[in-house]
Amino acid sequence: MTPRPAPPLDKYLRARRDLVDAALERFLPSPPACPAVIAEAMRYSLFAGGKRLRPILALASAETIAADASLQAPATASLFAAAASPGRWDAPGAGDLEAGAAERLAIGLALPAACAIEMIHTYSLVHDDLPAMDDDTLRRGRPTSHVVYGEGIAILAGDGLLTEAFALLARGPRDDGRGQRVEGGSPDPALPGLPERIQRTIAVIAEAAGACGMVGGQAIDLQAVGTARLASIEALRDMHARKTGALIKAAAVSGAVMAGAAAPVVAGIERYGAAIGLAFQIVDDILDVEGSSADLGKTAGKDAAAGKPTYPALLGLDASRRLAAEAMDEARDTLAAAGIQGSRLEEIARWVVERRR
Ligand code: GRG
Repeated sequence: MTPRPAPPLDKYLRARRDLVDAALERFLPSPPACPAVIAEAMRYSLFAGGKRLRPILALASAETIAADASLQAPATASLFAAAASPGRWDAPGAGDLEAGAAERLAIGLALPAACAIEMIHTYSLVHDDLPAMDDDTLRRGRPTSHVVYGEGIAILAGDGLLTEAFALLARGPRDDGRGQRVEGGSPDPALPGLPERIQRTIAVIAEAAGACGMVGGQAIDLQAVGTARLASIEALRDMHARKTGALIKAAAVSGAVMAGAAAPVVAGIERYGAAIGLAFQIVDDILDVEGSSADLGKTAGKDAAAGKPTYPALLGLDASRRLAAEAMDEARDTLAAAGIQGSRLEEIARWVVERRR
């Protein structure tokens, strides 16, 4: 059979974004199971038009593994061959993805992790915008959660998103036996090693979001505002590797783990994730200088106004752009070294660096 031509990146991103949005809507609790006010506040921030970079990264990583048997752990290869009977594992909407059966299986396996990471990312934005942190009133083009719901509910909406993310991860991808859904029902016994993959994914994501990762990076950031404490590039890099990079890296890794990648491939994807996490942050700093609030959907120029150490502040804009391009090259090289060539992951690295918002 002739392989189907891959759709262009923008079409790919749109299709994955739609799939993630529909899955998030299914995964989030709603009334009467949970009080209407918290259901509404969680949805307000989650469906405010984010790029969905992290969940798309998790899905692209899983699809990359599914597409190439040489990237899979030995037990996985036969699984993709046997279990990917068309339609059986498809998440709702997966039929519109222009993806083969093995890729759709991998998407179904990685979808809960992808959505959990987006929920954790959104919680971090809601809490970051609080008066006690960055004190911002605009996010994803809308008034921030605490402006709309008050600080108490905004804190709880963040807490709810974080906690529900781990409930979702622990439930894992499921098959209800009706050939439609991957979520709900009992784990499929035909998927060897699935409980171990879920457990590992939970650990990867928890470590990235926790005290040594995002929370730790945010703590360093809070202490650094208006001080010269992060005067070196190394210190800045360390802070961002925790605050922003860790979750981006975890997205790429969890997709690979859920799809059953071989250990050296997971290690390569981890290095790739670290490189694009760095590139993402440098570009974020550049956009804070060059972008408008309307384009960015958040208050532009905030870093400089707050006296925050940033890449442009320490290196200047040109050197920052060069550093972002180097990080993108490093991402591509680490993929090649892990035996991954011509995948969506490469295109996503370019998107991260060339994005305008
Ligand atoms: C509150 C524990 C805690 C952590 C907050 C990530 C973070 C830590 C704060 C966000 C502050 C910020 C704007 C950081 C810059 C990088 C970043 C995470 C930008 C927003 O991510 P995008 O561009 O946003 O992927 P969208 O809205 O597209 O999802």
